Amino acid sequence: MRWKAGLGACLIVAGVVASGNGRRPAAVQVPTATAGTAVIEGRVAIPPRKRAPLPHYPNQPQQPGPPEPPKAAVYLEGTFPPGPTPRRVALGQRDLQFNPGLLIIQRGTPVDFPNQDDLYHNVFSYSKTKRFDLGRYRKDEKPPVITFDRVGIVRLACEIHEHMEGVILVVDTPYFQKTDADGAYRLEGLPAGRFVLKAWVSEKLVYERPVVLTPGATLRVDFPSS
Ligand SMILES: [Cu+2]
Repeated sequence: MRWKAGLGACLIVAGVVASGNGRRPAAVQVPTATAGTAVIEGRVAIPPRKRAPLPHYPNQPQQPGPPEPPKAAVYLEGTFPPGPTPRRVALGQRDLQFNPGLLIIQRGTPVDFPNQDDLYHNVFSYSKTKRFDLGRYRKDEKPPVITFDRVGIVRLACEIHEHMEGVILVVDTPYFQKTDADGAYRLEGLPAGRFVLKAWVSEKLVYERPVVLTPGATLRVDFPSS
């Protein structure tokens, strides 16, 4: 095992696992956390993604715009004291795309699915993490709010527009962030302790690395490690 010191913090660089096959990482001792001042920042390599050309839908007032560029989601796993109920967030449909196309939320978060287009959408998911079907609705209609109470991946689709793809990543931590299109991220206000930092790129590519956080220190963590 190799140790790399930086700004007073230590980062365990062994044990990086690109999972996707369901294997669990080696057990990491995780003490109960306290609210803190640690920071982790870095970059996740986001592979280019091939997408089918956007279709043209006849007899519609709008045609699809470009989807959100591929991004990753970074989150810190560990044992945290119970926090407040997560606030409601929105995942809209705009220009015939899910907006955003990737949403990361804490378990227990209620999500709105507002239709921001001037045509019908029909959002649904057959995912094991959450199965639902909002039916057809327009901009001026309010579909039910869905609360995601299980951790995992929720693949979103629209029954009317087959090109529409969305993902909700439900995590069991209050510390998470979606990267920008360049893969950059910065998690702030992190507690001190030993945790596992994960970077979700796709269902087939999830990086993880044990990290040790100390108060006021900033860790640099890139995936994959350079
Ligand atoms: Cu649609």
